[in-house]
Amino acid sequence: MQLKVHGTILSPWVRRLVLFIEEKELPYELETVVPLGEPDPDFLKISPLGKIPVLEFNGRFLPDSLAACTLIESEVSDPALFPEQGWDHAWMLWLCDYLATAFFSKVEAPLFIQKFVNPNFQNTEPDQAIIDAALAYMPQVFDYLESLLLSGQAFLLGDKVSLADLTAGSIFVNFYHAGEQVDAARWPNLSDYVTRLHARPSFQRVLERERKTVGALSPIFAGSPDPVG
Ligand SMILES: N[C@@H](CCC(=O)N[C@@H](CS)C(=O)NCC(=O)O)C(=O)O
Repeated sequence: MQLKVHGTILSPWVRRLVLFIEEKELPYELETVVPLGEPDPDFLKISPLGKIPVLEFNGRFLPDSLAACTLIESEVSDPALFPEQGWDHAWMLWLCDYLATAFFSKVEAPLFIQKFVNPNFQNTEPDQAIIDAALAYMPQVFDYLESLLLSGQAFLLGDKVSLADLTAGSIFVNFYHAGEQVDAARWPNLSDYVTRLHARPSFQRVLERERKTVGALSPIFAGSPDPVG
């Protein structure tokens, strides 16, 4: 099985696909595509929406991370990152949708673009009104995630890591790149959960790759040695 991921690891959706592959311990390549400006017509042929990631799988192209993870899960079931069909499976899909709609779209992406992408790569000042709107929405998302973790479970679906956790943890990486933190006094279970996720070997390997890409531009790596390679 040949896997190539087209995109940049700084996208939460590329990262969750890469994390998924890392958790399965499968070999893969990463082909850098950064979707800034007008999309390349050749890229549109493999990703009609111009979005990343695209999974190249044995010479075919799948332009969506959930579809790509679903395919990989059906090819390599061990370790399982999707629950068996039924309530848990459906609940995981809901959680992935919630994280995309509420956490990514309304909170993390506006903060990441305004506070990380614009100043570092677009030479533009952050728009404070957009930042304020994202921060005003954030507590309801964190309250909801905290409520899901209240029973002391390690992961969103219980004691086993799933795609929902890789999705949440991936979005939190960008949230941290934007210089934000989870207030551990207000959301203690969520704060522990994110720390636990980011300590996983899959996240550590991906974060090391990111350190080499963005180095001290990110508060996550500020103070760490200059990137190499
Ligand atoms: N549902 C898609 C979302 C992918 C997505 O929104 N990617 C963003 C980067 S984080 C993108 O490519 N944006 C470029 C654009 O919309 O033109 C997936 O999970 O693969």
